[in-house]
Amino acid sequence: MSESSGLVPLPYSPSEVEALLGEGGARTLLSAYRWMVLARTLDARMQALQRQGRVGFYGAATGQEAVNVAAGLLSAPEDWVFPGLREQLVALVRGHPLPTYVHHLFGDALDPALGRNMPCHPSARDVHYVSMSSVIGTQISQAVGVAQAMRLRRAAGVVLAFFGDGATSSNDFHAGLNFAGVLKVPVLFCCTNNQWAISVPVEHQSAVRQLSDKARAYGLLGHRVDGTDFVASYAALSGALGRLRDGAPPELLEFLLYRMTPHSSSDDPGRYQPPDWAERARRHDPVARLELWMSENGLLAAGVREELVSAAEASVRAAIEAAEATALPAESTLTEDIYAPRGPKLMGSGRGTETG
Ligand SMILES: Cc1ncc(C[n+]2csc(CCOP(=O)(O)OP(=O)(O)O)c2C)c(N)n1
Repeated sequence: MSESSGLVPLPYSPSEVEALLGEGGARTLLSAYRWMVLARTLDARMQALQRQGRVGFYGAATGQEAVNVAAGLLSAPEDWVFPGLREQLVALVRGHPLPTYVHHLFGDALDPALGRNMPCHPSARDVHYVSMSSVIGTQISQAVGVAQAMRLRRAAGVVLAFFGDGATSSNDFHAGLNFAGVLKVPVLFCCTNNQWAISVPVEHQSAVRQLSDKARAYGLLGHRVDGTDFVASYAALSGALGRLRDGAPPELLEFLLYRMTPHSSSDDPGRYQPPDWAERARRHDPVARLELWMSENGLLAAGVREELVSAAEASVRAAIEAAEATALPAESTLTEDIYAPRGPKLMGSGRGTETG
């Protein structure tokens, strides 16, 4: 199969996988594969729904599932996640309910943000997942600030800060890594290098050979990892999070990935990607690579894939139906949670909490 499909095989023997994933490695692979199938199904359905005008916007994470699942499985409940554009799956793996996320995508009355944020920009307080800021890179310095606050308060946990290759050119990347290097706060920088910042290829973005090299300028360690290899991504995240929890300085992991879809539903990569890009990306498909390894090593019995695909399709369909049956947020909610209650100082009358 690997030769005819041209898929780059995962380069491990079963005992190497067991050594890299730790005890229960086979269970971890199956759980990861299930999540990846769900993510793939969700991305396909949502991109189609956007084209039908049923959701306003969608940014797929197709090709980035291995890193997201590994981060979701390895992060602890007390950790905080500051996402880039494509880490919604981390929130789901951490326990945020799929129906709630789909309500968010529709911006309906059961969206926790009541439709005020763009679709695909969820916030999930239940799983410590901060709303993505559309302003590229700003989450990096915010994540460092929160990590510093957690350390000052002696709070348990660490912060995972995700960002794309394009964000490594932003002011906040440099400010954030600089502060992290000086303060040595518990933050793990996860650069998801999918080799494109919309239409800008990574070699036009940065002159360094590897984006992980940028860490050295701030006194931090940086490593490049094959982000389409679930085993490598899991092992790298597990090692880095373990070191951070033991009090080691922050690190940067660069996950080399292939963006397998347009940047978002507002993009047409046919105008700028080379003709062989899609095929190169397909050969590194993280879901297919894991599936191939599991099949060849007896971990995916006949019919299991089909069962997982139909289960994923059923749960995505149910979540969409629930969202489409839900009303839009009431107009009266438009200014809720925006203005703080006016206290006596603002009112000057001691009357308390009239809202503005
Ligand atoms: C400060 C700023 N400039 C420009 C944009 C428009 N924009 C949105 S996404 C994006 C590219 C992001 O690329 P990258 O950081 O590599 O992440 P990816 O989308 O590839 O995951 C740009 C330029 C923005 N949102 N914010």
